[in-house]
This record gives sequence, structure tokens and C-alpha cells, in this order.
Amino acid sequence: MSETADYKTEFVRAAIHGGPLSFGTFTLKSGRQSPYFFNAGQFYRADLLESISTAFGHTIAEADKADVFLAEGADKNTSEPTFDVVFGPAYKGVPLATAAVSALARLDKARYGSIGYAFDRKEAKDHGEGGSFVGAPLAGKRVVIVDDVITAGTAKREAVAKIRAAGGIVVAIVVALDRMETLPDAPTKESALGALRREFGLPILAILNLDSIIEGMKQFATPDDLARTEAYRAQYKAED
Ligand code: OMP
Repeated sequence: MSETADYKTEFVRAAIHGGPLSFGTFTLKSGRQSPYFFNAGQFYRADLLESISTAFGHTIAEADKADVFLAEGADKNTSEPTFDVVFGPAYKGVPLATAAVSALARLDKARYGSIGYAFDRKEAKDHGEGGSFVGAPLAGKRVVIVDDVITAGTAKREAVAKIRAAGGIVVAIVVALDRMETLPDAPTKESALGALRREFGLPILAILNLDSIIEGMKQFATPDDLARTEAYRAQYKAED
């Protein structure tokens, strides 16, 4: 993994050794039987949360500084961040957004000190402050969505629709893991991530993908788990 950024190597190591990335036989939302499963809910320990939030922070900051979130033709003023809010869909996206914003402030407080986090409620609250969202206001704001895994993209479509309905401008989606799979029942070998990117015309970034997990497994996993994951990739990997 010599060409992989240190934070990614550390993230794969923490995911495999700490428990979030496990090996066995798992039934996915799509019905496929996968030899590996990435459970973002397992990053609950302080040291694991540190590794995933650092990885999100670096990925977002690198894209921001490279103007990836700017629409084509937009004015470039690199002293200001190109987004305002990091949004994590409930439930698993909630700690990811919160921790990512904290990591951004650690990386560069002058640039990211004013970035907010937000998340949605599964059920709208009708008392107290009320509403369907918690955290930074979304109306008129440039929003980066963060989430755990992309397999088919369904949860990301829902998040984009909710944010747009609240007046927010979605500028990118960043996930911890792109499983790089073909869409179930699709006639082509198009990936879920590619389909989303074309549908919304948005940058969609992943900290890790199936290829980088397999690279990491060569260092951190057993040969048997590695062989089963490579066979799964040969069967389901998308072509774009
Ligand atoms: P979409 O790609 O937006 O449909 O969301 C994928 C969802 O699949 C995740 O948000 C999880 O609920 C679940 N999932 C995982 O968490 N980890 C995996 O490794 C695989 C899946 C999955 O079922 O595909």
C-alpha cells in the first residue's frame, strides 16, 4: 500500500483490527451474499472514531482545496471553504458528520471553523423546537453529504431529496466505502456510484473502495478471507 495516503492505511487497519470490517457470510440489502461487511456502527470506540473522522476530514479537505465541490465556471476563492455544512443521514451518518466536522477544525481551524454539521430525524418532532433536522440550517447552504457505504445508492438519493426540499444545495457525497458493485437486476455492469454521479451530476467520493480493501487485506487479513473477497469482486465488480 505504498502509494496509499497514511490516513487510508490507518483507516483500513483500524477497520479490520477494530471490528467494523468483518469477514464471513453476510446477506446484503440487495440479497447478495457477501464475504465481507462494513459496519460503521462499530466505530464506537474513541480510537476507531478518530481513524474514521480523520479519514473523512482529510478526504473532504483535499476535495475542497482542489475545488472539487465547485460547479463548473464558479468563481474560485481558495481562502474560503467551498461548502458550509456536512450532513449525515440518520442514524449511521450522524456521528460521521459530527466527527468529520470536528476533524476538519483540527486540520485547519482558520478555514473550517465556521463549517456546521446537520442530520435528519427519522420522525419529525412536533414539540419543543420541532422540525425534521438537527444542527446547522440548510436553506441556501452548500452541503456535503457523508455516509457509511454505497451499494445501490438508495439512501443517498433520499438524503439528496430531503436536503433539496429544505432549500440546501448538495455539492458532493462522500462515503467511507464504495463497494464498487453492479446494480442488482441492471442489464449493464454500471456501478451504483457511477449511476448516482450521472443522475445528480455531483462529485461522489469514497475514502475506501473494494480494491483498496483488498489491498489492505493483503497486509491485515487472513489468506482465506482475502481469496473469498477476491472471488466476490470477480463476480460483482462494476465496470466503471
Ligand atoms: P445504499 O447504497 O444507499 O442503498 O446504502 C447501502 C446500505 O447497505 C448501507 O447504508 C448499509 O445499511 C448497508 N450495508 C452496510 O452497512 N455495509 C456493507 O458492507 C453492505 C451493506 C449492504 O447491505 O449493501
